[in-house]
Amino acid sequence: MSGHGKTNAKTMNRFDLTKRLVLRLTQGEAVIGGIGNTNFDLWEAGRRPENFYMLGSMGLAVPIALGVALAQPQRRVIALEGDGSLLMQLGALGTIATLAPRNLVVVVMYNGTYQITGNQKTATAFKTDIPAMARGAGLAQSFWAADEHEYEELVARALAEPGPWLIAARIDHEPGVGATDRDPAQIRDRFMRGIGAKS
Ligand SMILES: Cc1ncc(C[n+]2csc(CCOP(=O)(O)OP(=O)(O)O)c2C)c(N)n1
Repeated sequence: MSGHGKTNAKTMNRFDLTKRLVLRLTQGEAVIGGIGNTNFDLWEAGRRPENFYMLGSMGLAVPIALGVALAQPQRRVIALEGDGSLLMQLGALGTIATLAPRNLVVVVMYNGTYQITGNQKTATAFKTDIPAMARGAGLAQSFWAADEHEYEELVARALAEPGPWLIAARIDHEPGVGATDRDPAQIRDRFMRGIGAKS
């Protein structure tokens, strides 16, 4: 599966991919949405108590998901992160590889830009390949999804088989669909109750 590099991966749509992922969640999986578009599409794909919507800082969806995965090893934890945001926190890849939580899945929405702030190109628009960097960091199960079919296959495997996993999907430049309520304390409290970390 997935010998494909980024150049021959199909351009897909983030909201469509987010809905496909959420439809597969039946076991109380936690989902951490990154700043901006990944959050907006996760919000619009259906509010779940186990969703956490990161506001404000780029690059924190993956480290937060790592923390949740370590704290609750019986629960699958999925980070949805933009490629620009993941570039800001590359060290997290090495930490994940070192700690190797079997229940962690990172999904990278790859548009080669900081889309939400005006489509400035990121290194990932040029030579930089995040799954290749992730493999170099020690995450052997790091793949490009060639198309929607392969994305679904990879997600199904990542929800069922031991991780950690990283799945990259090349996406178009459609803006995020929803708009997260901007109330950090409420987002935190709902999530903590949703994963049983607070009564
Ligand atoms: C540390 C930090 N630097 C800059 C910003 C401003 N900012 C917010 S979102 C964003 C772009 C995010 O890019 P990416 O994660 O690739 O998602 P996209 O917008 O392409 O969906 C930027 C530059 C920020 N919020 N935090």
